[in-house]
Amino acid sequence: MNHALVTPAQRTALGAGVLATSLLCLLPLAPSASAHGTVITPETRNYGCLQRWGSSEPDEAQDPMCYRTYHENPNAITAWKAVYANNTGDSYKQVIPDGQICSAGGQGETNYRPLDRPGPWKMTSIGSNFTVDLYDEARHGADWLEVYVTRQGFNPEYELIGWDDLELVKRTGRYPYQAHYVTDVSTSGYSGRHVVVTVWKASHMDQKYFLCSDVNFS
Ligand SMILES: [Cu+2]
Repeated sequence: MNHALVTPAQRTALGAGVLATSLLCLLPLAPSASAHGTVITPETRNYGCLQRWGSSEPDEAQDPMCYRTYHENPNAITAWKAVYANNTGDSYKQVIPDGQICSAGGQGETNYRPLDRPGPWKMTSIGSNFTVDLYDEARHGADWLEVYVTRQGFNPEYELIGWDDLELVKRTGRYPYQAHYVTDVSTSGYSGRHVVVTVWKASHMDQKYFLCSDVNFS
C-alpha cells in the first residue's frame, strides 16, 4: 500500500480548501471579503465621505456629493474599500468604460456608480509634489500602482472622467504584502481642481482597484 496516495476523502477536502481560498475575495457576504483597501491620502471620494460623516447622513449644503451618494447607495460609502474589478487583464482600459472609472466599471461589491458623478466633491489641497498612501487592509500586495491626474483644462466638476482625460504621472514596481503602499509623485503644470486616479493591481489575483481622489493643486 502506498501511503503517499491521497484518499478520495482527502482529495475532496483539499479541493474544497483550495476552492474556499480562491473564493474568499469573491463572496460578498464572507467576512474576509470586506478586507480590501483604498487610497487614504489623498482620500478617495467615498473614504472622504466616511471620514467626515461616518455612516450617518451627510449635510446637503456642506457636502452635496456625499449627500447624493448616501441617498443613492449608502453602501458606496460604508463599503469604501471594495471598488475593484476582477479579471480585467492587461487591456483593462477597454474593460472599464469611460465615465465609469471611479466605480470600477460598475463592478465591486456594491453599486459605486454615484462615485462617477461629476460635481463639487470635497478636495484635498496638494502641491505639485505629493504622496499617495494606499491602505491595503487585506495585505493583498501590489504588482504595481499607476497614478493618473486629469489633464489641465478638464473640469471634473462638470464632466465624466474618460481614459483620454487622464495623464499617467507614476507607475511603481512591486510591493510586498504590507498595510501601506506609499509612493512620491512629481508633477508640473497642474493648478486648481483635478482628480487623482490610482489603479492598484493587487498581487493575490487579477483584482484591480480604481480609486478617485479629488485634489486642489495649490
Ligand atoms: Cu480584496
